[in-house]
Amino acid sequence: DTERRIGVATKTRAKPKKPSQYKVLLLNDDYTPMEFVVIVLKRFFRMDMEEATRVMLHVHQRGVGVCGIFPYEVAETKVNQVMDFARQNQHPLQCTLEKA
Ligand code: NFA
Repeated sequence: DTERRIGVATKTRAKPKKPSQYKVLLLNDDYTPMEFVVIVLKRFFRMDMEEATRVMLHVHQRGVGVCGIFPYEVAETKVNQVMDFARQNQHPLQCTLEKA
């Protein structure tokens, strides 16, 4: 009897998940000029001169630093923008993502 089979509910209501956040990281290297890194931080992360200089020096001294924390799609776009801009200017600057 297929008509009267009792169904079992398997799903409750959809749980809207909070979009997970990602850190955008900048990595140190020996060749990218400090001035260029400051320009990147001002242009793509809306930092003022003081903050951009502080973050650049942190990356220079510690090897890695956080530029900002964003939803995945925004973080991915920032990484691509920084990598494209560095490549266009022939600097080896590296930018990557990490789950926050
Ligand atoms: N280490 C680079 C230099 O001495 C500067 C730099 C800082 C590069 C932060 C990349 C990131 N010219």
